[in-house]
Amino acid sequence: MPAPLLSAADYAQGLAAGQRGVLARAITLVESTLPRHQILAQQVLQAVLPRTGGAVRVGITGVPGVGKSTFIEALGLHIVEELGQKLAVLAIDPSSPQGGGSILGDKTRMPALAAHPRAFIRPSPAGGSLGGVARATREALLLCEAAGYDVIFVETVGVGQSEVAVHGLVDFFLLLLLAGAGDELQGVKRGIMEMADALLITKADGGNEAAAARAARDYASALHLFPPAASGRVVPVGTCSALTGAGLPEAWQAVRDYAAHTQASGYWAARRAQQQVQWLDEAVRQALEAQFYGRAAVQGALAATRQAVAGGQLTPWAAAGQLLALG
Ligand SMILES: Nc1nc2c(ncn2[C@@H]2O[C@H](COP(=O)(O)OP(=O)(O)O)[C@@H](O)[C@H]2O)c(=O)[nH]1
Ligand SMILES: [Mg+2]
Repeated sequence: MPAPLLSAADYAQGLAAGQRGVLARAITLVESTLPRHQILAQQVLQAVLPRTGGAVRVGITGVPGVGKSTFIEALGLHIVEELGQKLAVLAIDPSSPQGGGSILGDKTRMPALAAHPRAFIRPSPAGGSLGGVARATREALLLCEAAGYDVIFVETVGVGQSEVAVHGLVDFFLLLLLAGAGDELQGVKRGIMEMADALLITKADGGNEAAAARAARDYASALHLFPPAASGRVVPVGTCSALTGAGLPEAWQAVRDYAAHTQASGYWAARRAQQQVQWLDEAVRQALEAQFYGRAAVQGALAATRQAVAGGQLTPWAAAGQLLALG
């Protein structure tokens, strides 16, 4: 039995008090696709809006196996224990199966962080389109901020479009890479490299240190061929080991330096403002789509129209026009 719904004011109050149980329930609410849940979710988000925006939002991407979860556990412990800050970890994994997703398995890979009172780990919402998952993750991020989390990590599965979605959610986008694995093997497309605010070669330990340092130099010189980052910042390239802890404080310092410089230059706020507008566009697109496919007349005609398009009797554009004309 799911826990009963609270009133919008009670969610807001529980979040303001930093109650983890209320945060978890509020995230479940924003993930729900039921219209009455969505209405309540928007009331909660609106109520807590003034308390949001205070966290440093960091996206972490890289191919499966590069070491994202292990890195998050190690860097996360540095943040919660040594720096004394509150950390939330969210994930974008549109392919995740019903009932969990990879980060749930990751919870067992982040045992110390999962058990830490200043850390909050939440699996990706199960199933659903990338657009839907990204929206739920963005709203979860705002709820975590309302609950007083200082740092938010958003982990991607590192395949396909999810990096682009995460980039639209965060202040800082960190790309993790393996030494000597080859860009193609790692699915590192030029576009992903260009979005990165820092590159970090993982697993620089156990005799792999020199190869990692070499890879870092190679990537640094490859980055010179790219146009300068929109932030105006040089994209740092470093190495790290989640096992030994080497390079982790430096990696976090790079994020803090970036925050300090771009907050002073105005780029930080400009990037967030641009993201907000993108989310407006996305919300309109999703709402129009839901409205369109929700119409009884469209539902009635859809199968036959699809068949006519598949069979070549009707062009897709003519078919779309016909469906849109159905009131
Ligand atoms: N030697 C070494 N192994 C690591 C390091 N970080 C992760 N691994 C290993 O790499 C594998 C994949 O790590 P994981 O964090 O699950 O990668 P993810 O799929 O990107 O989340 C696991 O077997 C880890 O133990 C590291 O810093 N050094
Ligand atoms: Mg992982």
